Amino acid sequence: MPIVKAKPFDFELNINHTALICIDMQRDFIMAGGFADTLGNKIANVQSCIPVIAKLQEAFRRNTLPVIHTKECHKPDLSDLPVAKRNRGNPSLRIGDRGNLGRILIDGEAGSDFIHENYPREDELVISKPGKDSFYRTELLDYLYTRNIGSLVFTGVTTEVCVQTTMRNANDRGFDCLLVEDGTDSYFPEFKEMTLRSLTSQGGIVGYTCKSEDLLEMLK
Ligand code: TIU
Repeated sequence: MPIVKAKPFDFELNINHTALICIDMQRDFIMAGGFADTLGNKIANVQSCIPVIAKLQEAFRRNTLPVIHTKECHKPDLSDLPVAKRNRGNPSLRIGDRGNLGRILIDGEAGSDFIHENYPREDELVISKPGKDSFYRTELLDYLYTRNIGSLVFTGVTTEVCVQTTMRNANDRGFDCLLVEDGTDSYFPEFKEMTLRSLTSQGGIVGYTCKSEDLLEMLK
């Protein structure tokens, strides 16, 4: 089995049972004028993972391995949006309001769609999720079980919110989890750093992290 240089230990890449998961590479989280930007988040800090994710997507596709995309969004009638989530922080613009890129974080609106650099191919699974956890009220677990996938390679934004939440939940469901260090970003670099450290602490309590170049080496 190919071995990827990783922390806290090298990672055995069970290549035919591995999927890439790209978390929430959506305009509202990444682009100028999107929801995150209007809330005052530093979107400049979440740009560097974009070309890394594009390279990983290309490598997984070349090896005919699954690429999964998630997007955090809600139904137009807001029936899956908890009142607490809508109101938290008392923002000037809330989920469901009309922003620069259509209604904020509503499925089907321009802002909730993916950035073009990391856009899903037509045959790839797209998970629309109402929470931070990609397993919560989604078809993800069924998809992974049906395809006998046991390992997940994590990328996306933001490291300490949807990426970490999903990785912890995947770990509890028995998946081997590898987070690509340069394939994930946060508005807060110090949170990213601490998240990488905490996930791999205590002998890989949640999983592994690696550099994209060390993974790409194994995906020729
Ligand atoms: N995708 C994701 O992480 N959703 C967030 O709301 N992240 C923030 O960091 N706000």
